[in-house]
Amino acid sequence: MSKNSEIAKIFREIAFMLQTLDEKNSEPNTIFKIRSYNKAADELQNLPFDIGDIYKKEKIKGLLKIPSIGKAIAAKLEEYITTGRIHYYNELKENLPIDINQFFGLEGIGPKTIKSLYKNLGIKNISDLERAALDHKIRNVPGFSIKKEELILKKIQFFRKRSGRRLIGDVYPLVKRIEERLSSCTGVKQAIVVGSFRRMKETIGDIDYLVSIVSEKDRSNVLDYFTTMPEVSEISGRGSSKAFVKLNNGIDADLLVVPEESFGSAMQYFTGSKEHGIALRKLAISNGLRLNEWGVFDKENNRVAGFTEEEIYQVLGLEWIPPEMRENKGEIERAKKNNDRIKNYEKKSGLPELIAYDDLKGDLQVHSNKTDGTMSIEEMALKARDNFGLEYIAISDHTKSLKLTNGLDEIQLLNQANEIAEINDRIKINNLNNNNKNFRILSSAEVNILKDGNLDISNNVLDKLDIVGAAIHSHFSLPIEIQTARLIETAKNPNIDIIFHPTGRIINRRDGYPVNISKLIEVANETDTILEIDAHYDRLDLKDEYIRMAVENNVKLVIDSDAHHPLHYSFLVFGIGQARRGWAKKSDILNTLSAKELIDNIK
Ligand code: DGT
Ligand code: CA
Ligand code: CA
Ligand code: ZN
Repeated sequence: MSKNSEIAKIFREIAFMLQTLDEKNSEPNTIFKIRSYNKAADELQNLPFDIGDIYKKEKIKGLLKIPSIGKAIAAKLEEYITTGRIHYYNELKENLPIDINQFFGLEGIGPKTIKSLYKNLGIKNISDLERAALDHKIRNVPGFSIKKEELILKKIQFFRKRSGRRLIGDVYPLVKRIEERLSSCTGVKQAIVVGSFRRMKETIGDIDYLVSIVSEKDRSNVLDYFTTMPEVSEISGRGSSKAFVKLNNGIDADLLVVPEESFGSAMQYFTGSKEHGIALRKLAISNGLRLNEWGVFDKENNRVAGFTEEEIYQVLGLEWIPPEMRENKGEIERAKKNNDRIKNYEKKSGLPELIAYDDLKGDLQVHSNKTDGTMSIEEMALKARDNFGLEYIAISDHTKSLKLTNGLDEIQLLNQANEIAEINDRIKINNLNNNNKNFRILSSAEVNILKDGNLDISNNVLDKLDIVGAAIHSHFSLPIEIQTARLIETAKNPNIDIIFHPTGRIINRRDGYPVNISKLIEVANETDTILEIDAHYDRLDLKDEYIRMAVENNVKLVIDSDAHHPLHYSFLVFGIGQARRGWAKKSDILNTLSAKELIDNIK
């Protein structure tokens, strides 16, 4: 684990313990502390640089520059960086008879539940909890029920299933950095990261690098170079063309070195997925060819392809298939050239032209420091324009019923819309470098959907905003019919343009609330409601198969970063990857339009 993640985890545990220890859950000072630790943990996890480096350069002053880090937290950071421990954390732990490390991360089973189960049944860890649930003891504790007991068992199973896979966003910068470094290593002709990372999967099991070399004598140099990188903590194995290492953050990385004439075929093979590869080999055989990682060969064992991926697909009679589609879910059939059956459907012939990584013009879920964001509207806007080349953002702050985020009420929303108009004028005038002259901030909100499906902001106010999203943030355990009804009610509201993060899942942590997704898609289509792909890499909600369903049913989508800090705009790449895995075209994603076209295209 990187230092940032180590400290983030400790901070989350501190927040959790404070909640568990706080008898009435009401001490305002404690509530504030809990929030600060959680916010600091979020920030640390998303920081693109190592906290230890910041401290080395600028000491405590450097730490204080990080958003959400105040004096008290900065002191804890300093303590950890210099001594490797946080006294306060150990003290809290000693005061708690429960094994908090274990419970922590069991999403949905909060401090209150744990406290009550400890008091009533002496439950101290997950094994105790599982045993008590299996023995049907929990249902009889005041405040619990059979349903709650079953839910607890389900959460435990989910927790146990959770493997060592990493979220793509947690490894992305590291993976790219090593890829670039390999490309510039002496003797390397081409270097690329393959495997699930190249397919932009939500989670990554291990990292696979592939390299081709200029000449055979470079082979061992390149392997040496890889195994001695500063990120390597352990060499797990090494052969004449392969090396396996463990990186400092605990994830495994492989390197395979191949000659140039096999680079394309090895790339194809090791990009996967396994299922796609197997189907492709079968196709090769039916064409009288043999495909493996070394190339494509004919009956006389002559190499007919291997240098590039394009030629591999070409000799098999296929269009080149983007890595994000390679799951053997119909892409090979669609990629067949001269496919008469498909040619007849004019539009369906060939592969869809997927949205490209540089197609987005705007970002429609952005938070400011008016609620739980960390920067002013103007700062969020200028960074989007100048550092990320966007043409517009929508400020979609939370609304009043989400108290923990200081959600805005009707008057505050209208004031914010006026303020946005002023900021738009001001940044236009001050734009001396003529960056993106038409840059525009849109007024918006992330309206909270209440338990009964009503919204917490009145329609006459929503009507005055440029574009509006709505989302569910509470009552996750209501049954599927009710959750679906809440979303349908929202979609039918003419003032709601977008449903944000439609299923509410958090990858590796919680499943999300149950939704009848085909029903939602049907209603979204009828009501011209847009569904969001939340690009934050722990959500990526909608998941790929739902995106594909939406696309097939002509439902429009948007890809948003859910930024709470300008650095978070860099998450958009994960949303685009997700959209591509769901076969979405540029025309399916409405924030590929200009701001004006977008506004003209919403309900
Ligand atoms: P991961 O690491 O679990 O996130 O997923 P991948 O897809 O990166 O899988 P990995 O690292 O085990 O292997 C990389 C690629 O190598 C995989 O996508 C396809 C190919 N591959 C691995 N094992 C086999 C196999 O037994 N048969 C075939 N056809 N291909 C394989
Ligand atoms: Ca892999
Ligand atoms: Ca591998
Ligand atoms: Zn939200």
